[in-house]
Amino acid sequence: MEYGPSVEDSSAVRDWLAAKGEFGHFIGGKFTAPGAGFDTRDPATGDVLAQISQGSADDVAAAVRAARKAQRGWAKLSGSDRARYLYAIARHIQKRERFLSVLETLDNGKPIRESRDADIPLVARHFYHHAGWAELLDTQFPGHVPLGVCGQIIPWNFPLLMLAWKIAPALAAGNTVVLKPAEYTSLTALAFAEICQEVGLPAGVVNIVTGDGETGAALVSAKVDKIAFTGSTEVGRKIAETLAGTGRKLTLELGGKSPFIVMEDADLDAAVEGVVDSIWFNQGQVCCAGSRILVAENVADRFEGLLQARMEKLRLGPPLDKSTDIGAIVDPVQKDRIISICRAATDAGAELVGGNAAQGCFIAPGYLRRIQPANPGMQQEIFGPIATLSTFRTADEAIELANNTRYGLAGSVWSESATVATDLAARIRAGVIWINGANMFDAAAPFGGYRESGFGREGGRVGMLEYLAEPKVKAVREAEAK
Ligand code: TXE
Repeated sequence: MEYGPSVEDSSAVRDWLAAKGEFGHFIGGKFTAPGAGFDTRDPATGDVLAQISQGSADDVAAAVRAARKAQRGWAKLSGSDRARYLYAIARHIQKRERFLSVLETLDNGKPIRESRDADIPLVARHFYHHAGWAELLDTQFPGHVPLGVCGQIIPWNFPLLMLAWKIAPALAAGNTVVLKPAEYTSLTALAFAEICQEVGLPAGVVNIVTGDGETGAALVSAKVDKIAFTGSTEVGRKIAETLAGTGRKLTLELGGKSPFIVMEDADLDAAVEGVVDSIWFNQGQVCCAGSRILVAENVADRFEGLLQARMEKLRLGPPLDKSTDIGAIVDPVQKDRIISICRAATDAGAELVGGNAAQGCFIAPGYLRRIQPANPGMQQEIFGPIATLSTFRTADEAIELANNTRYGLAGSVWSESATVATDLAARIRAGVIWINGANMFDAAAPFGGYRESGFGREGGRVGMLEYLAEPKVKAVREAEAK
């Protein structure tokens, strides 16, 4: 694949990677010596970017000890002092925006336009927003206390953004953290560790231990006060089983199969752009992607014509090229998973339009049509750039189809009538609903699911409460201390 003239300059990142070569963990404010581990690759080219250490149970325990040691001092700081650190982190992220965008794109395969215009600005915004909560803690949550040490496990689809969603509220509330990034995408978390050093964050407030699911499992079994997990429903279930009866706090943000309902009075051109933002953003590797398009039967042909024409204009290509719309899938394993679900869907009678696999980690955008509600393509999270397209006759039928899922993360409704849209929105069983929009995120808006999409919320005031113990807990602790 040739890189065109509009390719983002990646030399600063490549110099940084060449200078490092291998990475240790970030524990107690310092990087450990690199240990045995694995390669992390650019999924677009297959090139090795760096070596990442595989965290052992001992590494996790050392990180938890460092976090425990730092926690009391961190919680004792005034809210405005903690806020100063969070503001400094946000500012440093803005200053390194280009560097972080390129690093994220190289490690994950997402188009540079998305990491530059969505991921990294949202990361900065998340830290700014939570700096505000640190300042407001005493007045907004009187008597609440931090939980202590939080173990946080994140996925690879929005690596630095998921880190921000986890770390910013935890720190604002006075907790310290041990975070494990996903094995495919550890690099921006390690660059973030450098930012923590640059802003002089007290040692042990943020600890990062890299590794795969075994490292994650070690963190779940460690002496932490909370686990916050974003990832697959299968792993979320295992974590919930491990923590059952331990009294430790848990929040889970898991998979999704979100409905995208287009009513007959919808602005169809806008709805088609909504699909682009919804399922063809980040190669469809988005937990809240509107992956099930449900369209009113009497506008279905017109909508599908517009959809197909738009889909054919999307450019699949090198992620660092600024004109690329669809970049690389994060890893060959995920690519194979997408292909096998699509095959199961077509074996069960669906028809795949587009969606061809190309050499390397690339899959063209596509959608499955003529698909029955029980078809595996309609029920399983594909987590790739492939939507399903089906039709309904009445609003009741739309809702029945929308809620015919084990998930309940998000949903999107397209209609020019506010009454119709809000009525439907209220009947979709999901944590987040967008009207005439999709995949819109804000640090102030709580995000989270129902049913097998997990529980707990991230963002805004409700998200802060997930990192605080209730006042009565404080009273018990004070009584115990006497
Ligand atoms: O997820 P895993 P995978 C869905 C999506 C995707 C599928 C599989 O459908 O195709 O899951 O992806 C860590 N204890 N989502 O296999 O394994 C792991 O190291 C503790 C939706 O990559 O759940 C990584 O850091 N931790 C999702 C994180 O869990 C464990 C985003 C996620 O990896 C662990 C990602 C264990 N036993 C995938 N095993 C979303 N909600 O956005 C693994 N991990």
